Amino acid sequence: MPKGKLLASGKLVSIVIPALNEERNMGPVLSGVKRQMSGYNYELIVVDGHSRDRTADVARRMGAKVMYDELGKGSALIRGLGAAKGEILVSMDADLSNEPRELKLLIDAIDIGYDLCTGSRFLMGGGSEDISSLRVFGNKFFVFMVNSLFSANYTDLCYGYRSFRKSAFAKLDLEEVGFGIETEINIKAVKKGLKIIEIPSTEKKRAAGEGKLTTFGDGFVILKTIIRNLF
Ligand SMILES: Nc1nc2c(ncn2[C@@H]2O[C@H](COP(=O)(O)OP(=O)(O)O)[C@@H](O)[C@H]2O)c(=O)[nH]1
Ligand SMILES: [Mg+2]
Repeated sequence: MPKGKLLASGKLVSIVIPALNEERNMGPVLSGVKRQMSGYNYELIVVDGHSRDRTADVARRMGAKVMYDELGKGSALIRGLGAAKGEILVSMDADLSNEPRELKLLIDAIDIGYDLCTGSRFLMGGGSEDISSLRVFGNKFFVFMVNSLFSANYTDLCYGYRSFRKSAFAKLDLEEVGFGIETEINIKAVKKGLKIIEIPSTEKKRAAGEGKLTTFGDGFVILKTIIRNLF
């Protein structure tokens, strides 16, 4: 039970989790989330990319609504966030990298008036146990590009732990199917004039299984996302 007054009490919060072959992580992720969300009005949505394991069964058994998506992390998020009923939407990973204790801050940020609150591993107080030096370099390069091209002030770009006001999310008109989705959200949020805040976030090492992002393949996807959004 989170300490202190729950600012968002009463409002429905939707937590949307894209998941591909996360059977071993799904139980601990959802129990951590449920522990932190006690006292809130919330729904859990897991968007399963047709996992080969029992990801969907575990999610259902833990009380989540399960949806399916065949394309990628981006399309899974678009589908799940689009179907969510909450006034406040949260996206989070299924690999135990995101700390459920940070949910309260993500929710409060929307409740006090922001449209998009995005976790940053590179703000003071944040960090990552799960990112290689090469990816830190690539991320910094893309942050610099996005900030210069779109007059933005981000410190992180390719990170999926965030919250949205539902009405603001609807304006974004997202289309990235894969790992370009976080970049697309950051760019379109600026272009649409959303009220944005970053908060420090600590990314933990993925628990079980392998990450699906590939440094060069998805680096290229992110670059294409930036270029596509210039026009
Ligand atoms: N539905 C769905 N989820 C995916 C897909 N690819 C990755 N994910 C999920 O997206 C989240 C982030 O993916 P991950 O592989 O950990 O990426 P990384 O942390 O950037 O290396 C995890 O919850 C994955 O299970 C996909 O193709 N479909
Ligand atoms: Mg991960």
